[in-house]
Amino acid sequence: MLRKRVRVVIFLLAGTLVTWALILGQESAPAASPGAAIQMTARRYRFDPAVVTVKQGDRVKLIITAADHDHGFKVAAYGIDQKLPKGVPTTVEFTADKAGTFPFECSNFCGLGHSKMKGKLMVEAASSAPPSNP
Ligand SMILES: [Cu+2]
Repeated sequence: MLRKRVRVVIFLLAGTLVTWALILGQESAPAASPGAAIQMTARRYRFDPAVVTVKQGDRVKLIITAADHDHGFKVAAYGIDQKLPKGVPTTVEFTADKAGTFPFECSNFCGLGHSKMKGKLMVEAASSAPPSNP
């Protein structure tokens, strides 16, 4: 009897904690707007689209499918280096907190044109005053 009641209380407490965690999590990232997922393909020797434009502060979600071979997706400026196994839609998620134009490239050797397999990530500076984060 008592044990059952304790279990219910623990269950309710856990629920409250999860709710708070969700609320706090949302409040800690006010600048990130959800932003739709961007579908990309990678094939010898290009990315499509080769230019990805987002807004500063966006939560960016790229879903990249390597069509013909294992490739990789590397954005050095953002510390991203994701393997793209052939045929598997692979999600790359990050917050575009730095404005500017950043090159991305294939990071998995895929043939003679590998070193030409590049693109650009363009992060447009937030037009309004950015939130005052120290
Ligand atoms: Cu490649």
